[in-house]
Amino acid sequence: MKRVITYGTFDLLHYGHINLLRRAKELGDYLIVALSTDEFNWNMKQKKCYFSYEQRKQLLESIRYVDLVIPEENWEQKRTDVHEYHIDTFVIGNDWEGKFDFLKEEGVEVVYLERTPDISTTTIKEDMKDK
Ligand code: C2G
Repeated sequence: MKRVITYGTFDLLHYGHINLLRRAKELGDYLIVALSTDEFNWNMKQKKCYFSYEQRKQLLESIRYVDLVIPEENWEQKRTDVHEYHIDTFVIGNDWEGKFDFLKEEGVEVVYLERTPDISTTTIKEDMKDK
């Protein structure tokens, strides 16, 4: 049973997120999503989410590729998460290319996947403003 983990905010869920989650699941048998909490988003990523953590969690849990959603509360937890959840592969979009290579020291495969072009939560918000 190959276990995969990814991290993110996943606000205003869109097909770029789904493309990432689908490819992440293809890398193993069980996919865990560490979902950024509202506090982490605001304090550490300066992101104000449209949907709350619970609403974003509910959306993610309805996706066929996702097996478990856990909270992402800080930048440091990845190093312990990979042991606590017996992770084989860490995966994230290549906008983070190289940023999490340290996880290889924990015996984890690190994969950066191509981002889906021309879609982002920010774009959606901006486009909706102009409607
Ligand atoms: N993503 C993608 N294509 C897009 C938009 C997003 O592949 N057009 C991917 C991102 O690369 C990321 C995931 O979807 O892997 C979630 O994106 P965000 O919610 O923007 O996550 P981010 O704020 O990058 O959080 O500790 C890591 C951070 O929590 C990552």
